[in-house]
Amino acid sequence: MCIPYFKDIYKDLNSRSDDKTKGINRLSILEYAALPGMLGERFFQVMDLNNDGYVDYREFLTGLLRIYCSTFEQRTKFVFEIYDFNGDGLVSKEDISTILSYMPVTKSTPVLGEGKFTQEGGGA
Ligand SMILES: [Ca+2]
Ligand SMILES: [Ca+2]
Repeated sequence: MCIPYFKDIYKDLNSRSDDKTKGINRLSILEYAALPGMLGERFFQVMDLNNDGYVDYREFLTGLLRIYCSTFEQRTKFVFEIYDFNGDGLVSKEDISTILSYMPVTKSTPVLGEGKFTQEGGGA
């Protein structure tokens, strides 16, 4: 299904890596993901399963399959891992504020006050 397409993306990104035998380097992943601030960094860390600073073919495929060819639940888990900054299995207030504190402030994303959920609270 989507694997041949992922293979092409991998080849392209890997060709820019400073160590092609290890895989795609951090910078190329950040450019590819184009996520704001800390989210790009977290995306890389979640993709780099063995934490060697590179995303090899297996890691890349695993990551993309989790995003594009997975159930809603698997996708949710992926996003959860990105937000679980300290990897303790919980997304705490600290995790969120750490990520938000590294968000670049742009004029295109105005914050128009709190949403319904935070105003009324999320229950127990
Ligand atoms: Ca790796
Ligand atoms: Ca956490």
